Amino acid sequence: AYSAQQVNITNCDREPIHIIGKAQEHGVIVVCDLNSFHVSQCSENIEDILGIPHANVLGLPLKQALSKKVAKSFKKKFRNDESLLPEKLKIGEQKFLCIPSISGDHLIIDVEPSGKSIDPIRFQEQLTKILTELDESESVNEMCQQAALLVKHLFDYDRIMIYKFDEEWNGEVVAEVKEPELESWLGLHYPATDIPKPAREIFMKQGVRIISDVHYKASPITPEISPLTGQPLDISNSELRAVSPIHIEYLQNMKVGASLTAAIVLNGELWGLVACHHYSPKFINYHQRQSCLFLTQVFSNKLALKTTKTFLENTAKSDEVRKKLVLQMTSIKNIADALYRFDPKFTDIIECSGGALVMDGEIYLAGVTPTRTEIKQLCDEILAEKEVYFSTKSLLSIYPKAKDYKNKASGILSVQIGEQDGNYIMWFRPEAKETVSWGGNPEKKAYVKDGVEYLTPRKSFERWTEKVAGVAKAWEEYDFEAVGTLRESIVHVLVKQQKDKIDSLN
Ligand code: BLA
Repeated sequence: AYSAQQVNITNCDREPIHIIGKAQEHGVIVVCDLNSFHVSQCSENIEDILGIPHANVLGLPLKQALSKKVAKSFKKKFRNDESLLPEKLKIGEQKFLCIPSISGDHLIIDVEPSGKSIDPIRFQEQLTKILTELDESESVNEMCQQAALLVKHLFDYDRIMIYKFDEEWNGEVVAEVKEPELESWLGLHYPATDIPKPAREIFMKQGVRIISDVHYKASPITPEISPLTGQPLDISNSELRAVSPIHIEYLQNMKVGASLTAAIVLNGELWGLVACHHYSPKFINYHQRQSCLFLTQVFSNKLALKTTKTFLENTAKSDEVRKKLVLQMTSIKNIADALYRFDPKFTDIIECSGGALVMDGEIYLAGVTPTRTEIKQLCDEILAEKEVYFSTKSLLSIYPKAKDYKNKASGILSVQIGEQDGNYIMWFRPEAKETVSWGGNPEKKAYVKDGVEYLTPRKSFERWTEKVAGVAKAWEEYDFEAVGTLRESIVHVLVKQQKDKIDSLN
C-alpha cells in the first residue's frame, strides 16, 4: 500500500483514501460488529466530543456506548434488511445525529453535532424553491449559473463553483457565484490529476461531502486494523472520512478554510461537481447536506433533459443543412461541387473551422485547413489504416506531423465515402488553447515556498495549459450523428447515380 508520503503528482490515483483510518475533527466514527453489535473500533476524539473515554468504549455493546434507542433501531432495521436511517442522540444537553453506513461486516456510525435544526416548514420551502428555481434555462451554462446562485442562497459559502469534467476528467469552472472581494475563477481549467479517480469514485457513491475545517486535526480510528477482518477498514461511505493530506495542502494553498463538494451525475456518470469554498471553518448539518443532495439530483435530471434537447436541436439543425446538400447533389451531378461550391457547404453541417473533401484523387478545401500536401499525407499515413469513421480531438497525440497545423486541425472527424478507397470527407477544429482564457489575474506564478512548488489552482492551470497543446474541442454525439447521416445520404445519391448510368446504357 502507498502511504501519503509516497504520493505525488504522478501517482495520485494510488493513494488509498478509502482506508485513510481517520475521522474529521467535528465528529466521531464509531465502528461496530454487525454480528454482535459491539464496538470494534472508534476514532480517538470520542472523549472530546461525547465525553466518553476511548479506552472504555471498545468492546462495549452499542446500546451502552451510544444509546439503547440508537442501537435498537439500527439492529432492527439491519436484521429486517431495511435501509438504515440516521438516529438522534442526546448526551447531556448536546444533540447529535448518528448516521449509519455499512462496510462489509461493519456498521459505521458517524456521530456528528445535529446543528441548528431546520423546522419542517422551512425545509419544505427550501425543497420547493429548488424545484421551482432550477427551471429550464436557455443553455447548460445558464442552468449551472442558476444552480450556483441557489447553492449560495441556501448554504452561503464564500465561493460556489460548478465544475464540469471533460471526457478525460480534466475540469473547467463553468459557473461561479462568489463574494465580491474574491477574484473570479470562472473559465479556469484543471487537469484530471487534481481530483484523482478514487476521489471521483467515492463521490459517485456518496454525493455530498464537507470538509468543515481545513486546518483540522484528523482523529485516528483505533485500533487501526479491523479486529473482525485483520484488514484496514474501508470508510468510503462515512461522511466523516478524513481528507487526503494532498488535498488539504491544495486547499490550504488556496487559503480555503472549509468546503462542500457535491456530485452532479448524468446518465450514471460523474458529469461535474458543485464545489464550494469558505474562507473560514464552516459546518453544515446532515439535513442541509440532504437538501444539497436533493438539489444536485434535481439539477442532474434537468441536465439530462437539456442534453437530450440539445442533441435533438443540433441534429435538427444539421438535418436542414443535409437536406439542402442532398438537393444540391441531385441537381448538380458532380458530388464534390455540390458539397463545397455552394451555400450551404458540407462544413456547415457541424461546428468546425474547416474541412476537406478527398474524391477521386482531387482535394477540395473549405475554411481553415492544412495544405493539400498535408491532407494527402494524412490520408495515406493515418486514414488509410482506419475504419470508415475516424475522429480525434488531438491528432498530434497519434501523429507528430500534425504539429505543423495544430492551429488548423488538432481535431479531426473523417468519414470514408463510397466503395472506392481513398475518398473521404473530413472536418477540422483548431487547438482549443487559443480559445481558453485565464479567468483571473494573468500573472501565472506557482506558489513556491522554501524552493518547493506547491499545489494551487493556478499551478494546475499551467499544467493543464501544457496538456492541452494540440487538443481541440471534443466532438459531440450529435456531430457523429450529423456526419453519419450525411454519409448515408451521399452513398444513397452515389448509388442512384450509378443506377441511372446503368439504366441509360441499357
Ligand atoms: C480531492 N480535488 C479533490 C476534490 C476537489 C478537488 C473538488 C474533492 C474534495 C472533497 O472531497 O471535498 C479539486 N477543488 C478542486 C479543483 C478546484 C477546487 C480543481 O475547488 C478548482 C477550483 N490534488 C491535486 C493533486 C493531487 C490531488 C496534484 O491537485 C494528487 C497528487 C489529490 N484531490 C486529491 C485527492 C483528493 C482530492 C487525493 C481526495 C481527497 C479526499 O477525499 O480525501
